Amino acid sequence: MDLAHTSHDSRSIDPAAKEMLRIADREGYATIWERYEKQQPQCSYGQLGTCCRICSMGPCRIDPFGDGPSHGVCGATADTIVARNLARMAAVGSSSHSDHGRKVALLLKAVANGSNTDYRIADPEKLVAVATRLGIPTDGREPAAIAGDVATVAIDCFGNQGEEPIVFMEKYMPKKRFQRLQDLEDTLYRTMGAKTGFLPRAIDREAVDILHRTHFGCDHDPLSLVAQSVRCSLSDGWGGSLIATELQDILLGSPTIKPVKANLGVLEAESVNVVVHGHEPILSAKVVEMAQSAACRAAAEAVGAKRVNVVGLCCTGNEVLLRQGVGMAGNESHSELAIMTGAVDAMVVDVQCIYPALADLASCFHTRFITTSEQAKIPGALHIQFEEQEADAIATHIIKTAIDAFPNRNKARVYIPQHTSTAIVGFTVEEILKALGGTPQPLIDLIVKGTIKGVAGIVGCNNVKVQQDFFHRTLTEELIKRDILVIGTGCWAIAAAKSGLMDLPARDLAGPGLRAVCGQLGIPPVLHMGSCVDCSRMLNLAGTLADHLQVDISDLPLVGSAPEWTTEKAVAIGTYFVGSGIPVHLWPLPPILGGPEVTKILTSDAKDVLGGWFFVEEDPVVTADRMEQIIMERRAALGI
Ligand code: XCC
Ligand code: SF4
Repeated sequence: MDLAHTSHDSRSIDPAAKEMLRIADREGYATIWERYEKQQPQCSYGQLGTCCRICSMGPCRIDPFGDGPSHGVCGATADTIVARNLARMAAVGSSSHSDHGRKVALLLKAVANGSNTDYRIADPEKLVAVATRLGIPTDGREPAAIAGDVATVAIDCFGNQGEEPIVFMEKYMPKKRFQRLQDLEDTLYRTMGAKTGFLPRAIDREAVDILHRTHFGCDHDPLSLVAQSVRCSLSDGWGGSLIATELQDILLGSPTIKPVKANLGVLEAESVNVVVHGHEPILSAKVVEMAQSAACRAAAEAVGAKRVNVVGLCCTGNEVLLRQGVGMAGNESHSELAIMTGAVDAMVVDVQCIYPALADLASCFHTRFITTSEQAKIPGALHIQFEEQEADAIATHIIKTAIDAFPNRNKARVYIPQHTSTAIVGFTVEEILKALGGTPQPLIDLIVKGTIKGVAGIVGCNNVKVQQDFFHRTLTEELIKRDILVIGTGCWAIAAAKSGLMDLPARDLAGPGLRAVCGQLGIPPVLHMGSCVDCSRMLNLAGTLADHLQVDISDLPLVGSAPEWTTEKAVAIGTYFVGSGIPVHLWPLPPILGGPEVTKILTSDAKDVLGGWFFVEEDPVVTADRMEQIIMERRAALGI
């Protein structure tokens, strides 16, 4: 157990968090940190991944030190158990992202056929770009007709029953990578007689395949289980998440580069504060939009509030931050702290990454904790079911609920830590290319010259096992110092925004090459590319560079990291990066180390087979060294 956690300063590096944690101690509010301490010592079988409870002859556990049984009741080995558990994590992570994407595809269909009038095609230019990429004719056609066809292709990617790879992947993945994965299937078939596919056939199918093959008495081969985990994860990155990103841009508008504020100081003492938390901007973007309506403004004034102030948390926060310039209250570990300010009138959540503890905590305040999705109900919350076809009315009802709570706010208990940082955000692939003058060539030239050594993509969460934001900030600073451009998403991006690393003066922390580039282009050295589904934007950028140079992604000086990772979605993201040819750093330890064969496949064999692999490292400076080393090796291989 980490005794350091007993002091609040060692729980987070964030100044606002430190202030709030002092209040939590004083008032006796429970937090993730306190509950984590109560969980010590955590189960080492679970940490190593060698616990199986797939059938009712179990649970079985394998002692990795050889002191206990070496097989489960059915004879399963440690590697089988570890690989099955990992595959299930990848399936859940992929499903979460992809199910989000499905809803966006269905909404686009509904908008196209006129059955939903609460949303519209907000970015017809992006619609044409996506359609063109998919090979859908656009000339002289109405946007609604084009949108209908795009939605049909997207929906088919989920439920196609054929053996051919999903269309979005085929059209978006760079040619050399697609070819390599296809060849790999043939090679494995020839050399091992095993039918092992890497190209996803349908998004839903690959997750169901994992559920099937990990049922009692099916696939026990670690290699085949890992291979299917890669295929399923690729169906997320180049399928479900990509569809979510592209279609959200069409329906809600593509993000543009803009300055925003990040940290708890975005809450306003005089306003009705509504925090949107979760992942799906179909809801949160509406809440932001309706908060500006004359009716909501008048209602807020009627209770003596200045205005309705909508702010974000986690990824849905990232979505409205990028598109609507909404202030960012914080990342995952900030969610409880936001409620403790006593200034949140409603926290509105949709799906994913929402602590159930928030309901209890909100009940200590006047805060309305509102769940909106049938897929994420939480005991103690007020449930207002969100329906896309009545989006305007329901979003208005949610805001009115917050306004009604405002008069119950106990002003004596309000404490808003006055910390915010400015962040320049909104670096989509389109915006990056625009800043470069329309082509990736200037970026490639800078990389070839060595002005920028390479690009690191960082993703992921907060994890109570790591001091909040410490790994995110230190690793990012270390990389830019080494002239490595850093891009990323999710709760990492929020950590970077709160730390000031996405503001223009942060270029002074960069090495001389990167600093000069940032000066010329007027950009920060650390680029916010969006929410976790927007990791697809990073894939897309990598693919754009690869296709432009006619190489594979695995040839490029690119490297990934998920420091402070928490969720199964992060497993899927890391795995599709690896499957796309990008080496990925992870911390904390993934639950695989009890399976030596699985560990070897993921940390070593994958390097030759896929060009991407995992490595684990606890120290951010050492991590940066290793990431730089990988970049330099790839540069050398390219002869630059
Ligand atoms: Fe969730 Fe996306 Fe992780 Fe943050 S970073 S804790 S997954 S909100 Ni994706
Ligand atoms: Fe034990 Fe095998 Fe059942 Fe797993 S599947 S719980 S290892 S008997």
